[in-house]
Amino acid sequence: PEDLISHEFDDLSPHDRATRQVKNNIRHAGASLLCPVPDGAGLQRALDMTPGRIIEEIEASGLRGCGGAGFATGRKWRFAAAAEAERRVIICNADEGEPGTFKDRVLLTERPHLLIEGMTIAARAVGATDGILYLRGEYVYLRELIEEVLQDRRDRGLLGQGIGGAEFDFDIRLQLGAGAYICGEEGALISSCEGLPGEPKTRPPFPVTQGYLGLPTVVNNVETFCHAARILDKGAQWFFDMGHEGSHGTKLFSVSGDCLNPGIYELPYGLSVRDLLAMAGGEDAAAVAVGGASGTMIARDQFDRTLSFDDLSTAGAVVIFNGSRNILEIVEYYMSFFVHESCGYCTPCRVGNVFLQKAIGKFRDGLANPEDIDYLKDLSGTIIETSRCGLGTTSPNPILTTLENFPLIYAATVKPSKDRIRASFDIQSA
Ligand code: L3W
Ligand code: SF4
Repeated sequence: PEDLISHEFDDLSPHDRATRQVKNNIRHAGASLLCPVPDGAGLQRALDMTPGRIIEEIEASGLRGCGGAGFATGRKWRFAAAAEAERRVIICNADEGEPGTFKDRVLLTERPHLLIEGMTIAARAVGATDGILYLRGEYVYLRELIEEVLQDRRDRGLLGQGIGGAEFDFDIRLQLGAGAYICGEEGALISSCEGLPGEPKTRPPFPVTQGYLGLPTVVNNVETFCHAARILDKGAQWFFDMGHEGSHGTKLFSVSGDCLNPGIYELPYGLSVRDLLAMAGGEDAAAVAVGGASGTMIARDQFDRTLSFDDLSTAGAVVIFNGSRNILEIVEYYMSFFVHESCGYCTPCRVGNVFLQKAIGKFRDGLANPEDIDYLKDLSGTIIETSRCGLGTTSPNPILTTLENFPLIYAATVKPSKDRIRASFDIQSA
């Protein structure tokens, strides 16, 4: 990997910047999104193709959604194109809110034209006229930049009516979120765009058939649209050949925590966590949260696991913890995040996550009993099975993955139960 772009982390104080030696390492091993090649060729190529051919190209590339779930992008576009409707909608999910994720912010800042190009290609493919870029509330400072890019593209005939001289009308409006993590869930995001409270919708129907205002809607992540634009430029085979079976192309990782070189890394799928730690200078890691709060917390003996859809699938957050960190405090912090961000619609998510957080606090304080481990597992299972959206089905992950991968930490903090003390007393007396 080589440094490409030097870009200050503006939300760190000068002191933090100096002490943590953050220089926003933007590194790549593949040459795709972070490679500073001119944008525009992808849309030009798409305009020369039929919509069906564009979808075939995306399908052939193996591109999968980069927002966490990994649904096949070409398939999603095909569903939307096939839905009976007068109008269709393209939404970019730029509500990047997972703790430890900041790669979309870099794309929005460094590659806004590529993103809008990808959205325009998607619109051409599915026959959409309306686009919405849903921007995380905390990224409000990017509003001016993005509005300028949209206007520039309108002025150049790349948005609006008759794009590129073709019979193709499409325009994009920018919509700001208001700081709610749940609005990154596609149903809640659509509700928010409709002027409703940001609550998830029950699926099916999926947005591709009934999304924004009941219209067929494609919702994709920032990175997914950027990849789509590059694929149309360089061809499906180029993307397909990177990565490995089932996980093609490159992926952006937001690397943070206890390492020498935090920043954004673009890597082909299939590298191990150990490879990434070596690049980031995080070799003394004791734990890594792959996927942030809703992902998987792994221990040293699992660092050979791969960053791919069939192993450690993630939207891109990689948070590194060294041995000085208290795993139970991290888990408790992640649970407090979910308690705060639950929309409250489902009782198991609204109430259950509070109970989980309290139970973890007992372990942290050394007040838990051995039975509390079963309680954590049972309640987590109930929340996962009965929640309506991805927040509830992933919120117990910090607990379940640390119970599995750091069992000794839990075992070391439980108080022996009265029965066990009596049994040991009886044995000693005998
Ligand atoms: C048509 C079907 N479409 C699935 C579509 C669906 C969605 C995508 C993935 O997210 C993870 C979790 C969270 N016909 C379909 C279909 N789709 N079946 O495919 O769907 P799904 O259900 O696998 O996942 P999900 O519930 O949408 C769960 C994370 O995603 N998450 C994402 C946040 C992303 C951002 C961002 O991009 N900025 O914030 C939110 O919950 O953590 O890991 O499009 O419609 N039969
Ligand atoms: Fe809301 Fe949680 Fe239910 Fe999702 S699972 S709809 S966040 S209460």
